[in-house]
Amino acid sequence: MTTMGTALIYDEEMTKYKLLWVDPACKIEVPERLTASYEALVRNGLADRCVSVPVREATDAEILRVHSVEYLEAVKKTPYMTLEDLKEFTLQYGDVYFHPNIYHCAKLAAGSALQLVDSVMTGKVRNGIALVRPPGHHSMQSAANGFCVFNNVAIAAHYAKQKYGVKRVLIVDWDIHHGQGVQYCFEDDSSVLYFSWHRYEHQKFWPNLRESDCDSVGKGSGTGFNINVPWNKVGMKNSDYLSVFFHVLLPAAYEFCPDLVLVCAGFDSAIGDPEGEMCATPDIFAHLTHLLRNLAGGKLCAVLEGGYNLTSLAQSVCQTVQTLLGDPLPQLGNLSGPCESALESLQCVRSVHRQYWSCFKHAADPPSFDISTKRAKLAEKEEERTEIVEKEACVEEMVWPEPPKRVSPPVRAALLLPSHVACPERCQRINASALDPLTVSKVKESFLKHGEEHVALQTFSGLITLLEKMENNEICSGLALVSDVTTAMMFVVHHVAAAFRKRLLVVCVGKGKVPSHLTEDGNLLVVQISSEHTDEQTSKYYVPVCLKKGCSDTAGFLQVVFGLLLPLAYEHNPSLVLLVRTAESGVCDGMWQQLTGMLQSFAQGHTLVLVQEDDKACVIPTASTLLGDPAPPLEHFEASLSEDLEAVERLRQRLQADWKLLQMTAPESGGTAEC
Ligand code: X5A
Ligand code: ZN
Repeated sequence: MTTMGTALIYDEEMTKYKLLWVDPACKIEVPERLTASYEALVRNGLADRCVSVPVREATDAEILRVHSVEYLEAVKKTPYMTLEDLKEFTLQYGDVYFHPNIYHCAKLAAGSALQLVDSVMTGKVRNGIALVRPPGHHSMQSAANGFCVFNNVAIAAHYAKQKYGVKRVLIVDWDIHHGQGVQYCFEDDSSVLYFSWHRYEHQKFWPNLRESDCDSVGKGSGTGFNINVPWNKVGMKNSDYLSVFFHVLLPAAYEFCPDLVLVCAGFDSAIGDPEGEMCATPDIFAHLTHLLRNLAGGKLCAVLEGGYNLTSLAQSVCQTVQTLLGDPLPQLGNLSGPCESALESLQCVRSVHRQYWSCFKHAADPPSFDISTKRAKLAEKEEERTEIVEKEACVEEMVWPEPPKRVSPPVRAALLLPSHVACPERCQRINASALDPLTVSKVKESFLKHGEEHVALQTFSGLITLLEKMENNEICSGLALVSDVTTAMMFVVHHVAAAFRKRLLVVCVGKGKVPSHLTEDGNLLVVQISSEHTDEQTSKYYVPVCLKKGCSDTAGFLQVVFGLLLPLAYEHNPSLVLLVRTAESGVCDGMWQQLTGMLQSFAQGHTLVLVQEDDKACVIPTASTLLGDPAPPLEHFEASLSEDLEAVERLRQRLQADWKLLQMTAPESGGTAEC
C-alpha cells in the first residue's frame, strides 16, 4: 500500500512580524494572511485530517546553499537594529520590509520547507503544504525582494538533491509574480525544471524584468529547463490557466519525469487579489493540484508564497489542501477557452521551447507579428488605457461565490467482480440486485446474445447498481470486470441516456466498436484511443485517435491525453465518466493508472471503469488509483512517432473550432489582443 497522509506545517510564530512604517508597496503583506489560511483549514475540518509537522529553523549551511555569506550575515544583524536602522537596511532592496523578528521567521519559513521535504521523502506522508511567512521566491543570492528574505523553495530543492539524492526536481510557481530568485538560482541547472506563469504586461508589471519573458529558457546545460509564461493582460480565467497546464506545463513535466515536485504556492493568481487582478476562481487550485498529483509518484510539497485577498487566499488554500488529501474535485463549469492574449503567450512559449522538448517538436511558429514591435507599440497605447482600467478595477469590489463544499461519498471505490476474483482491500464489493421485469425484457431485447443470459443479466444489474449508487453519491467510483466489455459499454451508455440523461464522457482504450452513433444530442462525448485507423470523422462528439504503436506508445499517449482528451473533457464537463479498456488494449499498467487518475478530475470523481475479464490483473492497480493513490511514475520513454504526432495534430485542428480548450495558437491578426 502506498503511504497515506498530507503534512500541514504551520506555526504561529511566523505571524509575529509586520510592517512597522508606512509603505504602500508592502502594506498588503500582513500576518493575517497566515491566520486566515490556517483558520479556514481548521473551520473546514481539513487541519484535523492532516498530519501536523513541526517547524524548525533552517541552518546556516542550508541557507548558504542559495544565499551568500555576506547577505546572511547582514540579515543576521536585523534583530538588533533600531527602527531607523531597519528602514535604512530595507531601502537597499525592492518591495520588502524588515522587522526585528523577520530573521527568525525567515529561518522558520525555510526550515518549514525542509521539514516538508523530509516528511515526503521519508514516506511519513504522501504530500503536504507549508503555510509560511515570509515568502521566498523573489529573494536572491544576495538580496531580499518582494516580501521575501530567504528563498524557501530553492533551498528545499537543493536540500532534496543533497540529502535524498533526488535527481530531478520540478518547481511549479503558480504565484502571479515571477519568482526571479528561483530562476536565477537554477538557470544553468538541468536537474531543476522551473516553470512560472506571471503577470507581465509586456514588462510593465513588477518586477519589470526582461528575463521574465518566455524567451528566457535557461543557460548552459540548463537551457530549456526554465519555462516562463508571461500573462500580458489581467483578468485571466480558469480556462487560461488550464490551457497552459495542458499545452505547456504538463507535457514538459511528464517528459522531464521529476522525482519530486515543489510548488511555489502563491494564491495571488486567484480572483480578488489586488496584485494579480486575475479572475481564476479558488477551485482552480483543486484542479492544478490534482493535475500535478500523479507526477513523481505523488511526492508534492507546496510552500506558500503570495496571496493578499484574505478571503480568496483562504479559499484557495483549502481547495489545495483538500485535493492533497485526495477528496473528489469540484466541477468547473462554463470554461470558455483561453483569451487571445493567453493564446499568444501559449504560442510563444511552445515555439521557443520546441527545440528543447520533444513534446513541443511540432509546435507552431511564433506569432507572425514582431513581438518586440508589439512591445513598443503597446508601451504607448497602454499608457492611456491602463489608467482607466486600473481605476475601475480598484473601485469595483470583486465578488465570487464561495466554492461549494466537497463531500466525499462514504465509499470511494465499489467493485463488480466475478465471484472467483477477490476484492482488493479498502474497496467494497457490489452484489447485483434483482432487476425489475421491464428492465429484464428491455435488456434481453437489445443486448443479450443467445445463451449467455444468466451471466449477462447479473452483470447488467450490477452495473445498474453501480450507476445508481454513484448517482446517489453513495459511492465515488466503480470498477466492473465483465465478460464482454463492448456490450457492457453499450448497455451503460444506453442506460445512462435513458435513466439519468447526464453528460457522459466515454474514454475507450483499445480497439473495438464504440457508441459513436449516439452522440447527436451533445450529452455524449466519445474518445477512443487505439491502433485502429478510422475514416476521417466529422462529428464534434466522436473522436477516434489512432496511434501506430497503439496504447503502448507512452509519449504518443501522453500527447493525446494532454493535447486532446483533457481539454475536451474539461470543456464537455461530464457528470459521469465511463472508462473502458477493451481486450488487448496494449496499454501498460503505469499509463493506465495515469489515465484513470487524471480522469478523476471530472464529474466529482464519478468514474465507472469497465475491464474485460481476461484483464483481471489490472483490477488491483486500477482500484488503487480509484482509491486516490497516486499513479507510479512512468518509465523513461521515447519520443512519439512523427506520423502519430501529425495525426493527433490534424485531429486537434479539426476540432478546435468547436472545442476552444484545444486551441494553442492565436488567430492570425497582428492586431492587439483583447480578453
Ligand atoms: C511573494 C509575493 C509580491 C511582491 C509584490 C511587490 N511577492 N510589488 O507575492
Ligand atoms: Zn506573488
